[in-house]
Amino acid sequence: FHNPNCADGRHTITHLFEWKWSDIAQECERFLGPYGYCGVQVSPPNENRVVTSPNRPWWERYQPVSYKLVTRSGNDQQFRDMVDRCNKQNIRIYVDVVMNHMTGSGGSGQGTGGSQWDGNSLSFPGVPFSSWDFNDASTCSTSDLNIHNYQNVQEVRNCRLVSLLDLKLSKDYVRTKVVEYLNYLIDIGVAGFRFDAAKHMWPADLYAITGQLKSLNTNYFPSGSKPFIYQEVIDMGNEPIKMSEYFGTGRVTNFVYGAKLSPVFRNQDQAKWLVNWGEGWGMPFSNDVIVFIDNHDNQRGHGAGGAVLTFRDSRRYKMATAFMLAHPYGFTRVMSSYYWDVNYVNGNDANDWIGPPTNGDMSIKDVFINSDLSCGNGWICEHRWRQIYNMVAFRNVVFGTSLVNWWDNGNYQIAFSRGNKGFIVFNLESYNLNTRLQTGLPAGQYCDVISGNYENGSCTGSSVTVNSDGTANFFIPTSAEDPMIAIHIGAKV
Ligand code: ARE
Ligand code: CA
Repeated sequence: FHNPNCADGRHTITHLFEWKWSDIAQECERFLGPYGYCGVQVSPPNENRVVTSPNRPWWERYQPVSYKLVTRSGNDQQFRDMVDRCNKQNIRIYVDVVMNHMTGSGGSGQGTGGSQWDGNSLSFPGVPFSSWDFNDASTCSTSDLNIHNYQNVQEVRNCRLVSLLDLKLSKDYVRTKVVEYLNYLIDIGVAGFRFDAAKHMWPADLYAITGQLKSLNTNYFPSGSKPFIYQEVIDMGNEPIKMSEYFGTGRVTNFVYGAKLSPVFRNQDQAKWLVNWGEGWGMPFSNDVIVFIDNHDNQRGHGAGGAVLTFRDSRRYKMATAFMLAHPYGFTRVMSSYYWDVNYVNGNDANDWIGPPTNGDMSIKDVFINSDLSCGNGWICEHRWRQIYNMVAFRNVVFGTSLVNWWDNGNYQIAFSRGNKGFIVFNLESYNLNTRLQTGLPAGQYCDVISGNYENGSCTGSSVTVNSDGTANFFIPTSAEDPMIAIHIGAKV
């Protein structure tokens, strides 16, 4: 379950948060395939509660009503079309799976696919689940059945996360329904899963569930391939539940990564300490994690991970992302957001619920593509920023090489090579960088893929000359639009 199942030479996924299936299908064909991405994390595809107060928040999709594939992103047929078209472009689809719970308690209505649900009687006929299928006072010991104390493992796993009705995954019937859903997705051709709220599920239950998963669809994958699984476990080191409990069923989301890298690129922690970034900072083994700067929760103050960098602080965000993509540690995920107006009230964003850009009838807006490759209609599309997509390509080129030729100025200027294939240098100082550095690269002229693209054998941005001894002169003014330079052997003039 640790292998992402990427097509050859591809090593990064992007989370196209709240995108429609029809837009993702097009994005695979027009951008993700050609620009070297491995795949897409999609928002939960299964039927969810329709929340109208507030009006259609993004988080309604984390309140399942059934496992039918009908949401604001599209229906079953549109989902299948996306998976097929993306796989044909060598782009994989990873599904966000919400199986810890159903809707919040209380209320009733119809889901996005028309199924009835009742959060008072715990009835979800669209699956079907009934009150017997949920944890209750016999398994959860808090008086309101909600989680209050993250130091109590039993409570975290058997009680309700923010009042979400907690499924009894110890029960065979419940497991069977979840396994049916996952195998249904596998048969369609997905490459893997994000397990939402994995901290709130027992590792033994996940072990039993994943043990019943089929191999991937052989129309797209080698026979016997297992789905890639990455589990959402927020482990900042201060709770009894640890990431390591979940390595048996796949990788985990490493929230320490963005939390500790963000302050460095905010000049709050010297960049020179990144010399042993990764396991050296007490993080799990590279092959056990998926890494990212921000995610859909902590970019708006949900979840955890501290004050992470986001698209709103774009200059620093691009640098942190470039560092992530240049560094060998972890399997990398690039966040792709939509815009919303923040409104801080007592330190919290009162608009943290706002859903994706919508039309008048609250359907999700199409993603509009501008001539400069950027997006319109409220979609931020960080994955289409030049400094980011060129570093996705950098990672593909240098993959498998080790980090060598580390250099720092003792403070906020750093540089390193990836084998003899790539080199990157950052200037986070308030003064210019003007230095000769060992790049480890063969002599020649290279495009700086940060300031421009490599197109038809030449550079649209600046270029760097590597001498026969592997050294090159670097000049990065502190006022540079992006105070970093990256070169690699795939962009040699
Ligand atoms: C919404 C409303 C709630 C309401 C509930 C039920 O906001 O007020 O009670 O509905 O009606 C998302 C949103 C939630 C939303 C939920 C369902 O973030 O606000 O609730 O959808 O619509 C913990 C979990 C972690 C979880 C984060 C958010 O451990 O798994 O909280 N992250 C995932 C997803 C979220 C999603 C869910 C889980 C639920 O990524 O997008 O919620 O499916 C410490 C702990 C962390 C803990 C953190 C925050 O740091 O270490 O483990 O994270 O606090 O409590
Ligand atoms: Ca649970």
